[in-house]
Amino acid sequence: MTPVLTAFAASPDRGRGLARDMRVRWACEEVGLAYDTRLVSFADLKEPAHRALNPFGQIPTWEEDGLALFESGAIVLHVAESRSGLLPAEPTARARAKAWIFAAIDTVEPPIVDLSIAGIVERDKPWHGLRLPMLEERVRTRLAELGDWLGGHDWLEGEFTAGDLMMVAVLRRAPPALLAEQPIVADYVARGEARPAFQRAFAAQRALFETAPEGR
Ligand code: GTB
Repeated sequence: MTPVLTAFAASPDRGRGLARDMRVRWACEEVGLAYDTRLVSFADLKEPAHRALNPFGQIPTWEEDGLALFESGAIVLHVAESRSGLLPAEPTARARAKAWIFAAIDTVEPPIVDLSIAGIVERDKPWHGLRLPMLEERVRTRLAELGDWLGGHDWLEGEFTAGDLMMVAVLRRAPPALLAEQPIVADYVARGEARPAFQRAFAAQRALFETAPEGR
């Protein structure tokens, strides 16, 4: 069975590849795994049929030969483990690559998402201006720490792995102005985005936006 990935029928990111199906698409492209896409509306997400796949009513989900998965990190890890190309064979390097997947999701993504969400839902609240510097500083700290780790290296652990894929996917949601303060990290993101597999994945989700009917 060709695996099936769910994605937004009309993503609020308007084709910028910021929704979390993008990281799964990218992983599939890196390992040469064909997949089908099932597009869902926000209403579909909260229906029992979708909650049976993801209890939290979110995308992405993944169905493959009787396996149903949710959580983008779990799906990327599954894809990376099922084909070669995204995880080193040597056990220590493989464990390090997996650690970076978790670092991306659990240490770097939360402050970036907090800042992003605050800019949407708290913008008109009286405390927003007071809270914003703290939120930005949390992102700045992580970006600086990543820059220190990367130093002059192209990737987190020598060769490109699923850890880099997840980290770059997460960093793409950071405000461009904060990324620009860390040229090493900005260059790292650009290197990830320049990969042919990223470009194919980006084009696939972008095509949905470009072909969406007006006003959808
Ligand atoms: N931890 C889960 C995972 O990694 O899979 C989080 C999944 C998640 O947040 N999914 C979001 C979703 O389904 C879409 S990606 N939201 C609908 C809901 O909760 O009802 C998050 C996202 C949305 C929009 C943008 N954007 O517009 O830029 C970026 C990221």
